[in-house]
Amino acid sequence: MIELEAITCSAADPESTAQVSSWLDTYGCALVTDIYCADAFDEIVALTHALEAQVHSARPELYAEGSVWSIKSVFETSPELAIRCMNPLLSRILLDAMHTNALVLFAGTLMAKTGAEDTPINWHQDNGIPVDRDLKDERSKGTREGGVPYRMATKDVLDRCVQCRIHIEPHREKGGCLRVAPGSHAWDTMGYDAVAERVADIQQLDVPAPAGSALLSRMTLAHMSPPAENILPDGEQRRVIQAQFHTSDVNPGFGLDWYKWETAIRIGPEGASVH
Ligand SMILES: O=C(O)CCC(=O)C(=O)O
Repeated sequence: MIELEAITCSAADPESTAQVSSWLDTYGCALVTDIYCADAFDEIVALTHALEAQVHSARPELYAEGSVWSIKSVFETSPELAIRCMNPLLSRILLDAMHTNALVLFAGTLMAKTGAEDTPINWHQDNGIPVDRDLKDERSKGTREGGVPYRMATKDVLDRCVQCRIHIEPHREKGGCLRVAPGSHAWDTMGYDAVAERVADIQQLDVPAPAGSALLSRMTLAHMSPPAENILPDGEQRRVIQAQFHTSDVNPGFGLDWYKWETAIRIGPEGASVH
């Protein structure tokens, strides 16, 4: 059994951030706190609200009451948000954990919950990656976001990817915080039913997290998203910005390339940059 505290570190403490790599290898996840100063985090929150307002007028259906809604490709709409979120402190922790000098962003999603009516998302791994064309074979996941081909990646590719969930509000215990199965990242890729069956036999860990912290995880880490059992405090939502990266040296395989976003975002030791 692993306690959340044992895989939590402060970004300001280099001794504990040095352990993030081994936590990701052993448990598949790590929680990092104290990444942003108050002003910098206020700007991230303001940019998130501005992004939502922009999408809200263009795509009101994303805000259907009673469901977990998500806005995909957020960094295409707001590259500035990527730059603010992936500050040098967080970027270096991610690069060190992945033993690389450069990570390339391949997906950015904003997800929120608003209260007890939220629809849960069952146990699964995140194994979809955007690619340059749809081979229409058994790994194809069709197209999303108005024509972006997605594909179930192989385990060796997913092992060269990492995701980073930046918590915009506090993610509270019984407030719809993510639930993970530590160690499950070592499993090969599998469908929803197989994941649900296997997690029944291992530890399940809720990940309540303060606003401004980030949960780093392996793509194959089994996770689920329970509804917020407790009504969130007045007007509060449970927002998270999820950024997914691959190391610059990995390709999707099968003769494919990564999908070319209009805004190419990489992170290096100095933080995120737009190309
Ligand atoms: O933010 C959440 O709770 C949902 C996350 C999730 O299940 C996913 O992104 O795959």
